[in-house]
Amino acid sequence: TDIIIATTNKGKIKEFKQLFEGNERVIKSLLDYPHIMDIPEDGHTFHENAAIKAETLAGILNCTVIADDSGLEVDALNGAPGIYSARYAGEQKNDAANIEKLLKELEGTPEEKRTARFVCVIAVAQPGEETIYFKGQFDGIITSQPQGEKGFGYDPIFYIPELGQTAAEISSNEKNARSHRGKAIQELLKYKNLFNL
Ligand code: ITT
Repeated sequence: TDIIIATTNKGKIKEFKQLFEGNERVIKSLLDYPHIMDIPEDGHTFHENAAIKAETLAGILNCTVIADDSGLEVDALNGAPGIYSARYAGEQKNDAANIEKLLKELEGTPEEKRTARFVCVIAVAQPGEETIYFKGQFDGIITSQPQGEKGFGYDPIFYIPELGQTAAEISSNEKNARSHRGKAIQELLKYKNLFNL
């Protein structure tokens, strides 16, 4: 059987495929189920939103489903954009507009106060079972200008001090080895036999 991820985000799908590499199973996403409508994310936490996505799709397909709810918490903005990261600049998801808005909000904020972290909560929902969660975090600094073309979302303004590069300048292997999503999936893989993944 396939591994099903309740997401339409192509950046996430690419990283999930890389992180599950070596696994024989086919990775499917909501892009493979175009007849299923957008799942409303009206929770108040990463955990709630991850559960809504995973449990809704698990209910529709009657099988095990994984979901990822993630976002960027900026300390100088009291944790914003947080769970609202995908639509920070407006109803329509737009990475470039989100970056522009965030840089504007941080204008005049000195480097030492531009600390931030990516957070990823993965929910695994199985019909008739309690949903299980895995979490990962990734610390960095918000740059004053975008740098790099790789990755997705806020990667071009997320500077990793140990590497001296943004998350959009490093290879996907380097990102997966330390990212919020990479850490959450490493945890998940330790327990994969529990939910026959
Ligand atoms: P799905 O709900 O379909 O999975 P989404 O993009 O709406 O897709 P989220 O609600 O979890 O997913 O929002 C996550 C947002 O946080 C994402 O759109 C990016 O803006 C940001 N984000 C999360 N992980 C990121 C990463 O690894 N690099 C850069 N930005 C990231």
